[in-house]
Amino acid sequence: MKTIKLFISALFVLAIALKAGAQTHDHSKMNMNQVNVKTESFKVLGNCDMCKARIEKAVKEEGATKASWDSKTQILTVSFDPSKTNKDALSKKVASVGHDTEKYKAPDDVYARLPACCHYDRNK
Ligand SMILES: [Cu+2]
Repeated sequence: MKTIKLFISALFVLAIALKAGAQTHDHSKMNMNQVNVKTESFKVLGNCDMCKARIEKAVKEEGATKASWDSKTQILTVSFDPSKTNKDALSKKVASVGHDTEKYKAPDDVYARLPACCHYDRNK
C-alpha cells in the first residue's frame, strides 16, 4: 500500500514537471509569434469617437494587439497574431457590437440600441 502511494505521488511530481515544461515551451512559442504579427485593413461603418472606442475595444477583445479606426475613411486597421485570431473573426466581432463591416452586417436590434450619435447611414 505504501508503494502505491509513493508511486502515485511520483506520478504527480512527474505531471507537474511536465506541465511546467510545457508552459515554458508555450512561452517561447508566444515570443516567436510576437514577431509574426499580421496587419489587415477593412471597412467598418461608424460615425464618432464613441464608435471608434467601441470598434477598437471589440477587436481587442477578440485578440487584436493593435487597432485603429479612422472615422473619415471608415477603415479599421488591426494587428493580430494569426495563430490566435483572423480577419474574419475580427470582422464578425465588430458587427456583433453594432457596426456593419464590408463582410458582416450588425444585427438590427444591436444597431438600434446604439446611442443616437452612432447611428451611421447603413445604406451607403
Ligand atoms: Cu458613435
